[in-house]
Amino acid sequence: MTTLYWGPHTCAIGIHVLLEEIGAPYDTVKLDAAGGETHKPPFIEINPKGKVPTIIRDDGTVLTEYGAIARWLATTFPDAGLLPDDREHEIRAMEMMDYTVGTVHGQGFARMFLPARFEPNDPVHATLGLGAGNVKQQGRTMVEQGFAILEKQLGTRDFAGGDRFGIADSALFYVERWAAEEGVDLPPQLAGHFSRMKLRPAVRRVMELWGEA
Ligand SMILES: N[C@@H](CCC(=O)N[C@@H](CS)C(=O)NCC(=O)O)C(=O)O
Repeated sequence: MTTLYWGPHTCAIGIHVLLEEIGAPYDTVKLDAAGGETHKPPFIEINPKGKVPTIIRDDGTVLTEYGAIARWLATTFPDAGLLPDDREHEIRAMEMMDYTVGTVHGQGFARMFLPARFEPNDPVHATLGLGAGNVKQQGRTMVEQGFAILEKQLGTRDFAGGDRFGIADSALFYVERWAAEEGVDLPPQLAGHFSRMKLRPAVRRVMELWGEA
């Protein structure tokens, strides 16, 4: 059975949604990611990157990185229809997912949530006022720019790959959720996408499990 390691407020919620959409049995292990538990034993021995989402598969192997996990789930459970049928639609959906995870999350939200990891620590930068506040603001700007790009790419489609939910939508969902928490306005198409996501039974179940229903 697949085991998902997750932590409150993390991007692992998107993978949890995919597991619920698939409907096959799975286990979960909750970690206090914000409190640093992902960097301590026993988890750090499972994933030396110290990050969630992390999954352990039936054969005991560990898989990390959002896009790899999502794609592994989609191809392992093809009946769930988590990849668009049309190849060009699939490629465009992957383009959106990679940008969401790598740039909007990895560059933008990471600066907003963990500014100290991006701050220059030398006194010269400190006296120039280039501290945490600046990094946070820079992150917010990057997130807003990223949403503007995703907004255009989503266009008038209901989901990233067309008219059917897929793995890229799970990634859009977790950054949309962070935007709502952080008071970042979503452009209209993404706001509509977020509303559609919140109506999905799988999303509702996960929100309940995460104590956010
Ligand atoms: N590149 C990773 C990023 C995962 C990531 O940033 N996870 C965050 C939570 S959203 C985490 O575990 N942070 C713990 C830490 O860095 O201390 C992926 O695609 O899965």
